Amino acid sequence: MARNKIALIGSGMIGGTLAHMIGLKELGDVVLFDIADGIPQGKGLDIAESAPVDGFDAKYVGANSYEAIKGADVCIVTAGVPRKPGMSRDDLLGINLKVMEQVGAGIKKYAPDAFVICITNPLDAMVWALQQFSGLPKNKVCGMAGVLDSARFRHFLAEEFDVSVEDVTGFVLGGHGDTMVPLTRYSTVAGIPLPDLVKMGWTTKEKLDAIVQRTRDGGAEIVGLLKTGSAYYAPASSAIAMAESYLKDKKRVLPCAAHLNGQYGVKNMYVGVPTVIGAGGVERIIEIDLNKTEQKMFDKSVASVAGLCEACANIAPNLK
Ligand code: A3D
Repeated sequence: MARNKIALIGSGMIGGTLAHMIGLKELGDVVLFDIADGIPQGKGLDIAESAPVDGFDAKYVGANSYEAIKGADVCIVTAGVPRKPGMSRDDLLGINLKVMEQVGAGIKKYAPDAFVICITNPLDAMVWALQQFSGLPKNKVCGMAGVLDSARFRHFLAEEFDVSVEDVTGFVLGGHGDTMVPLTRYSTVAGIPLPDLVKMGWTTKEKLDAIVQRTRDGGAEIVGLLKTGSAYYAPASSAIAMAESYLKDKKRVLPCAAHLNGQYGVKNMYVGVPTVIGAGGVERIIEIDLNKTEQKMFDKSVASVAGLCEACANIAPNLK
């Protein structure tokens, strides 16, 4: 059986990290694509030269032409610009929307059967636009944010409780922005919901609230420290988990920005919800009951995504 072909559209900080991880995990051959000449070629060669040391087999191709992504099984999109300190994700909209138009056309022409994972910000609006620009089925185009947001939540919780990250689950809904909704009652340590852990004296409500807020601000915290760009290790790991679940038909239950058509009362928008990812792409959207407070937070998050989609449609009127 031939190896999978994974196309990385954008070979910057996340793209390069993805390329390295794909090799280390032997998920397939890699095409690094970028508009910058030399960067995808250089990163590809550098990683290929690490393969004899680490003992993996994968072909690396660096390219500046979309033809190179022909027949890709998975496309992971990071093309565009990241945030700098003081910028919100939404400030990137105008520039990155134009990039999505080019990327969508490239995927439509050369990789129409791929599973597409978008990472470019502002995430929920960019994946919504990318699906339309590419014309791919809605269940084959999704956005990575929920795995990262819940990983941040899990990391902070594991630190607070001094337990293994493996035993902490975290549940984050909504758009990838300041309005995201970390759900404490669906987040657990070895199955014990967080509100029970407060009752058991493991932590306090105040500490939990602070962790929720730190999760919401998780991206900005890294931008503030790096000063030159945004997070890339954890975003890359998160997208790899999604790609692996698709390629191996693992049917993992992962939160991602998925196209909603009535679920959670939302129509024709991409918003972060729990999904099942398998060989069929986003195979199922899991609808959970929300209490009044959670629903209110979710609605606020959806409204903020809707505003961004509207801003996109004002720039590119063919989007609807
Ligand atoms: P960076 O290292 O700047 O890489 C972006 C790459 O895109 C650069 O190499 C550019 O040359 C390339 N590029 C720009 N325009 C085009 C184009 N038209 N076609 C092809 N390539 C192009 O950024 P990064 O890798 O750190 O981040 C990439 C994106 O991911 C940014 O939009 C970030 O905001 C976003 N991001 C999202 C998350 C989420 O959780 C959703 C997390 C972190 C970063």
